[in-house]
Amino acid sequence: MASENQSLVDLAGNGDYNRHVFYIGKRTEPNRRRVFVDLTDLKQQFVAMYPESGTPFVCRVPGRVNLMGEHLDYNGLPVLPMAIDRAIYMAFAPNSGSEIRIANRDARFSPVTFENVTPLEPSTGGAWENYAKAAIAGLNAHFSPEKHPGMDVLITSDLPPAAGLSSSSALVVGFGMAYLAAMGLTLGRDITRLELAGLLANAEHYVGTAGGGMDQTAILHGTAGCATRINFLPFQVEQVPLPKGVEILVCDSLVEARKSGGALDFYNAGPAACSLITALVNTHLQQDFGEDFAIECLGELWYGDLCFNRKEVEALFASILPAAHTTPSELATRLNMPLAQLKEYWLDEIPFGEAGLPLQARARHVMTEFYRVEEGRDALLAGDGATFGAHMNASHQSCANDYEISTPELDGLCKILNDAGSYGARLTGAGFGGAVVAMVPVASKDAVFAAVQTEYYGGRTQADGASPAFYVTASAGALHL
Ligand code: NG1
Repeated sequence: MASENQSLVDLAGNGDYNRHVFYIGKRTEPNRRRVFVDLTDLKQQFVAMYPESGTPFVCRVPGRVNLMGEHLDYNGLPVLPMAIDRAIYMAFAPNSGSEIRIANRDARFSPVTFENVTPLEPSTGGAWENYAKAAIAGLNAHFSPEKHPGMDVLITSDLPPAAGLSSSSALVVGFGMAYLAAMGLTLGRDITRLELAGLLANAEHYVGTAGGGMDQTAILHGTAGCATRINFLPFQVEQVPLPKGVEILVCDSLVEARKSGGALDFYNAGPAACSLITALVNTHLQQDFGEDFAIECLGELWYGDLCFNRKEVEALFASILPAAHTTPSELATRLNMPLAQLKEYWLDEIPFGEAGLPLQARARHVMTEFYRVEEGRDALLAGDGATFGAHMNASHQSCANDYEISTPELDGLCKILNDAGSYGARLTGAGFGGAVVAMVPVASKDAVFAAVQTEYYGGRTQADGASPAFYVTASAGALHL
């Protein structure tokens, strides 16, 4: 199999992928977690587990942390994440049958075998094999291979699951890359990274989330030293160098946001609310212009035919959402739709109280967060960590108050990080738990880490001696090693 990106041997300035054992993180720094990934050992375990498959290939698939732009991707609006120097490592090889056999060194994920057939039915109860099934079903639908090949997989990882670092999309991308190879196809030749990202973003809906394409795109397009600005309308990426003199700290709140479990409904309430606002926009534009623009997402207000500016979008939102809350009966009247249909389309997914649905605040978040991404990008390009940090703080407030996806733990972490000298801090990812990300001036690096270690974690570390807070570096995207 042709290995892509063979020249990319140094991800974070510390690792060397030509060696079989390498380090991620500098060994001298206690707050940059030391990780030893022994690929020889992984391969040996693979051979012992699947003796008939022979020596496996290995790919490294990083997690991502989102620096700015939460819950924008499914609205078609730009986001600013970066791939990180924590990853899953997937050893894989095609087998002679059509069985998919997957195993994980993490005992929380039991080995699973399933037949590669179409249609591929999802397993119940948030099962982890659904991430493999999602990628395989998506690629089968795209390439329609004559024979559905089988493959064997063994995974190891230093990416914490359910911590807002996209471990689930890393799995989907890893299974996608492995399965492409099992089909005899090459990333970069038979499908571009951008095409694969788009395909896998849709494929991941198989697990029940209605997410956008941020995670898969960031994971496939990461570049050392850069944040990746992802534009969706049209779909393209831009690498934005991070300023000198800043560090990125990730702090796991230790509240799990497991999207294959309970957080799924909370997550899907966001896309549902935005789809409802989009329906209100369409009705309004039809009345105003006598034309059916039929926009599919809020991003089309700025991009595409409409090309509204900030003032125009503000005015539009003010007229369709004049009050903080909108009642179901108002919505039914305005959309000219029976209440039962409204319920079936949207209301079942969006939690709301007696006052009605807080759509004004949701729309405000989408609009203001979009401008924070654009202004944040400019701040990064200007090398201005302090301004970027101020946008991070505003983003956290908007996520907490307008999108209501924060938790007391995430709020508490942000406060500790800022009080100790960060430029700014915000929840990252879907919310409802997971992690906080902070931009920290190098001079305050140790003080900030010490503050969070003492004040949030009470000095405790995890079973392996590492802290749940760790500095990360922007790393290269997924690649075959
Ligand atoms: P995470 O943090 O991986 O749960 C989710 C969505 C993203 C995006 C963010 C919020 C998936 C796979 N990921 O990310 O697309 O919407 O929430 O910004 O659904």
